[in-house]
Amino acid sequence: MTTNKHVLTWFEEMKSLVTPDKVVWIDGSDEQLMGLRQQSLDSGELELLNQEKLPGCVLHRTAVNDVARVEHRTFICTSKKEDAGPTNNWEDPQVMYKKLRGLYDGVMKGRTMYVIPYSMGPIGSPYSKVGVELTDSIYVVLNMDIMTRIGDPAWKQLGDSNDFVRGLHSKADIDEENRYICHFPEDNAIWSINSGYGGNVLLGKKCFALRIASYQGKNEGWMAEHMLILGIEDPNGKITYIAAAFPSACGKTNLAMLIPPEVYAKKGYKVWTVGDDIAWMNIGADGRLWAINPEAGFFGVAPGTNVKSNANAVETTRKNSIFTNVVHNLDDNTVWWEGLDKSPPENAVDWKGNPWNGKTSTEKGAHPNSRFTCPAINCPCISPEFANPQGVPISAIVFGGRRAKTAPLIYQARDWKHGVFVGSIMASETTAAASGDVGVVRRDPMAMLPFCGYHMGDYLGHWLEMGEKLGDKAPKIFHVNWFRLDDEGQFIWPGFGDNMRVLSWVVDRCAGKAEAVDTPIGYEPKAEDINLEGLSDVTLDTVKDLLSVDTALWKEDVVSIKEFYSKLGSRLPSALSDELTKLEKNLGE
Ligand code: OXD
Ligand code: MN
Repeated sequence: MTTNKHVLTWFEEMKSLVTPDKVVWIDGSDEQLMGLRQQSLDSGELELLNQEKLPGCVLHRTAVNDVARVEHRTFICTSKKEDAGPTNNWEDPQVMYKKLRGLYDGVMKGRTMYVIPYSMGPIGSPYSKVGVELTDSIYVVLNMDIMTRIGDPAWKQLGDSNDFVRGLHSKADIDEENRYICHFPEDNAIWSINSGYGGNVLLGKKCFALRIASYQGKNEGWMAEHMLILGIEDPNGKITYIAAAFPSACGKTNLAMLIPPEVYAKKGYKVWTVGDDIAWMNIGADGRLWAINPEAGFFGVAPGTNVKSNANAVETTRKNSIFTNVVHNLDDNTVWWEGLDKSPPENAVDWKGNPWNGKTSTEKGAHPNSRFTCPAINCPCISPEFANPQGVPISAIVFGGRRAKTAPLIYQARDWKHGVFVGSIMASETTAAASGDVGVVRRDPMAMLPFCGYHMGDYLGHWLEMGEKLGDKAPKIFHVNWFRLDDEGQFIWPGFGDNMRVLSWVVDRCAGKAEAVDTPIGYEPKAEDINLEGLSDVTLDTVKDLLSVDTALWKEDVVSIKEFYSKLGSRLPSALSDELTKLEKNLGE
């Protein structure tokens, strides 16, 4: 428990609103957590998996109407509408509080309320921040235990301070019509109701570490970004740290845990994972940009994860993990998902809880957004710096999207301002991580469209300001696209571990070792500078093709960028419209 008066006052207020029968303060002890897990197993909320093959692992199924983030029901409630900006849903805080109070009124009657103190970031880091989540879900408690640092150390980290994020969550009736994920950045508060899906209810993650934290970062001079963090170690032991932003379900976890192809491994290259989804970046005492991963675990998309695409992730999920909405293999009481291997179980239960035969069923067994929640420390390539309170120094920032045609394999921004422009025009085809149409191209600046807690124009302005502060110590900025398709709709670039070949150019550019050629959109490698050794079906011509800049397609893109920029109105920084004019000029008549 805590003696923090701010916490206690808020707790009493929330408790009298939701009126639980019982309150449990989460101290984070194994004993307490094991007890809660047992309760969930007894109630059927969780199922215990094969403890020999998957020690400590459990299975959970959400309601079928509750399987992804709900962007249309996610709100940023600031007193002025323009502060939330045109890319967020907005409601007046007083109006939203009133509406939600109605829904929360007595909602925990007959239930237990769990009070979860948690730290985003390593305990003791000057860059970490504390949140408290009140919830009626043991599933949330157990996931928060994996994803954050929960319990008494978090109270210690908070001390008497009032600087904590106030999170209130109730599953209520999992009623889609009354599902709300609401953020009150001016009050440091998040209220989430009628969902049990991770992205909507693990309030430390998207809600705090991105939406609220991006707002805090703007006010306090740091950055909260939807980025993985990895370190590439060269044969001399020098590690270059890269932060990379990709929209949801575009392979951040795979890239973060990349296994270098043999030609690199043989020489002694290694890749270290610091984070797979979120980076908090501050300017350090040396003037460079330092990043911590505020999370302690991975909440990854299961389908497509296999020993070829991400052997490290598969290994990471093998103990103390929670699987959500995957297939339950009844023969050996393990789990399966599409793309895990070529032998789907025949005697199984699908994500909806129905009997399922992987050999004969025409329906998918796992939901496309089914997930694993697993401790970062399980990861075979977790960086020794993972929990360093100071974080790691970032040399390069990489943006990327899922584009069938326009974006080349890689290009580099000419300078920070141009890099902010490149990030601001990011676009990607939508995936199953959020409800809605899949495969539609949408502009997603810095992969933050669903996660920016304030006006997108101001957010881009903040990036420009950070660049001014960083000056010549600013990381170099790149853009990649692993997803170009050929005329038959097949991926041209092999991706996964072979992305190392592209990152290697990034590392060399940071070290001032590689040359570049100028193109209308920025600097590109010479095709010969992408190492193809050991790749049988990628030739120099393939790389040339992947690096080609189709000016006609880019001109079409400019039209859609203009449309997007016009939405940002007068808060679009003029430096970015200048960059757009430059791009247009470079593309020619
Ligand atoms: C995620 C997401 O869960 O971006 O990381 O949706
Ligand atoms: Mn994400």
